[in-house]
Amino acid sequence: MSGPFHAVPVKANLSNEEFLREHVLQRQPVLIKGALKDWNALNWTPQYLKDKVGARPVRYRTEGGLKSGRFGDLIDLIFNGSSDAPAPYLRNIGLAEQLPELVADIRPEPVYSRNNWRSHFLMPSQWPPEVKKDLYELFISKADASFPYLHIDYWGMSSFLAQLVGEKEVILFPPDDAPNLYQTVENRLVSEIKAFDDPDYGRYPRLRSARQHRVTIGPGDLLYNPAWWHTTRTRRTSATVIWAYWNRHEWTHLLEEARRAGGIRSRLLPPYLLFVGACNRFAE
Ligand SMILES: O=C(O)CCC(=O)C(=O)O
Repeated sequence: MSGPFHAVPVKANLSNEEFLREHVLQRQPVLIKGALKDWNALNWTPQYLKDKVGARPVRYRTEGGLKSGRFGDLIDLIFNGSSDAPAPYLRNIGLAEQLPELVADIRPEPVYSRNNWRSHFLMPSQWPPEVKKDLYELFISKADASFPYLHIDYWGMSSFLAQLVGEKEVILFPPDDAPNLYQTVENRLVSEIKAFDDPDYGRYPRLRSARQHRVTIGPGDLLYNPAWWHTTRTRRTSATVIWAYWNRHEWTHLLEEARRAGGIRSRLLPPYLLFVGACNRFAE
């Protein structure tokens, strides 16, 4: 990068009103301290996870397709393997479906995410589960592992990242930096650029103009990402739970992305937008 990274605001005792006004409406990320203080998941250890759900088979996403394994064996490879031994990056493990015994550990739902329209009655039934389902996904990764690419989530979704164990650095860019981030031809929500510590400016000169933000999240931190470009580096072996977030303030944005992705027929769009307009008019 040519200059220092931009900081993501860090707030404690954030009111839901300020969260909506300053972050959801302004589409600005925020790291909320203490939002998960009642979660038993902050007590997770490798042994606790093995005792509770070690025998369960799990499926996780990789660049080579879905893989599976016994959860306890995967935990051992990640937490107890030697530092140079390869370990899987466990991505997108749906907790309710695959490790239901852990769901009670991620309660109560933080106030910031309660007004979440993922399960709104206007969500068309044919839309994919990633967009509308009550999906809480677990990510477990070893120190020094990197998420494989910079991206915006499926259909441009906003999300919450709840950090439970270890530390992760999150690299973010605002959505309107897309022209500086070299979107891939196959998927405009994914960037070609892989290296951000020592970027190839010869190949990606416009990256110099992009506003790179960095923030490190640790146990108990809740990061709100308002559909910004993002990727992560695991600094200390880590467990994170991630879920998507929509509400009336983001509805128009969802519809635009859904239409672009072919998930909504255009003749349906005007009534939806009218509805959104009405809701926003009476919103707080
Ligand atoms: O926590 C991580 O490893 C990154 C996950 C991520 O970027 C995503 O699910 O969109």
